[in-house]
Amino acid sequence: MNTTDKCRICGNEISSFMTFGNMPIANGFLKKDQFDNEYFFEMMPSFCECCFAFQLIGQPDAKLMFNENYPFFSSLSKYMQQHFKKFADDLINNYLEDKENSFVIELGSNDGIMLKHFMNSGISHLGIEPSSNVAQIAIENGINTISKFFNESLADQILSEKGNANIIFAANVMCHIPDLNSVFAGIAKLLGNKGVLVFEDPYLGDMLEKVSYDQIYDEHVYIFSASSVSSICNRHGLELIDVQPQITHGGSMRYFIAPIGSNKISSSVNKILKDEELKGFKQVSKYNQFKLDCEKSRDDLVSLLTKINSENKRVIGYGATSKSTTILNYSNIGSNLIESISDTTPLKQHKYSPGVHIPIIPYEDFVKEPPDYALLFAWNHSQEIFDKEKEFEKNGGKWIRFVPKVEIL
Ligand code: JHZ
Ligand code: ZN
Repeated sequence: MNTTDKCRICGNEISSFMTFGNMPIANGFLKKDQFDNEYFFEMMPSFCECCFAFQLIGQPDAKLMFNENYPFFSSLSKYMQQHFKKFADDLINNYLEDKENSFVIELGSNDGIMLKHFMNSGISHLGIEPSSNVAQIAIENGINTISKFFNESLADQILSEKGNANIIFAANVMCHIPDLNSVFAGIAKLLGNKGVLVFEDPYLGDMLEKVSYDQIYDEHVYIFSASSVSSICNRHGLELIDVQPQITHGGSMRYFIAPIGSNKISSSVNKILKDEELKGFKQVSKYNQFKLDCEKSRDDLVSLLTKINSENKRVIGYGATSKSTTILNYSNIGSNLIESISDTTPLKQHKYSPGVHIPIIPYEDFVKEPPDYALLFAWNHSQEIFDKEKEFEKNGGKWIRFVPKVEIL
């Protein structure tokens, strides 16, 4: 366990503004014989008034979360495949002047969903992915990948073997890394005096506005705002040069970063920094309100499911997301209220959900015996799911969602 009472970025003293109670490993789907040895930690978010980083006080050791059993495969979502193709095309067209002599690095390259487009364009590339089973899929597809955690010393090694990188990118990765100072120091060295770092992660603004507190789980040690990203960049001789909001993962932000003075700064940077200030993202009172919003969302969901249960209707969860681990454990919802959770990932199926132990069933079983209500745990993929589930709706099936508020659709 990596626990701190000092901000991981700036060292300022921090304390928690709320607790979500004891949480298991969010992606720790388990078998019955593992119930007795399940790992729990108290999940407490906090906010640094000095550098504005929203972070967890304690995070389980990395190996407990990212290992050869990691069950999240980016390529399972068709929409995400398109998203990463477009992301890759944007970078190739706008940030690589001389493709033949360029070198790009992806941090947390998962199964190669994005890096394959660089490979297909003949661009020299390297993926760094600590979860060996997902890294293996990329390697089998010919994508240059090493299975390690990125830090400053790995950056030194890459620099001496391959030289500077033109682009370093990461999607849904930075917010997972506790020692970001080491990562940013390594990135700054690899970029030299002209490369760019581009990364995207769930955006704090979306989480606060939609009360999507399920973005907070063991893996997400940070939820970034532009203000907090700008602050960490400045510590490492880098600066924010552009921001672009994304609809993925329930509302994300893409940050463009470069060595200080090397690039023109887009007006959107100043705009978002001002906007965050006006909306109170830099003040503790905002987070005290968020705590109350989380409690209301939790209580509303428990009341709705209890009512449905009293009517003897069946509820199945749709998508055994990492996010659902927070919802279920914080709300103490178990198989008394939800009979099972359907998921397309073979590695999750026939196991039980972390902490509250709801059975995970293959998607085919959901289709065979559709419930009265499907609880949309994968709400961030709503469009893709609604497009696919016309039959469920036609047969009278209803959706329950909890973001942005608890309701039956
Ligand atoms: P999804 C993971 O979060 C973990 P999760 C991680 N920490 C992170 O940051 C983001 O991803 C990027 C299933 N599904 O994408 C597949 C269906 O069954 O919301 C997945 O198990 N049917 C790295 O886990 C889950 O739902 C479907 O039609 O919260 C979706 O997980 C679809 C679309 C998905 O990420
Ligand atoms: Zn700080």
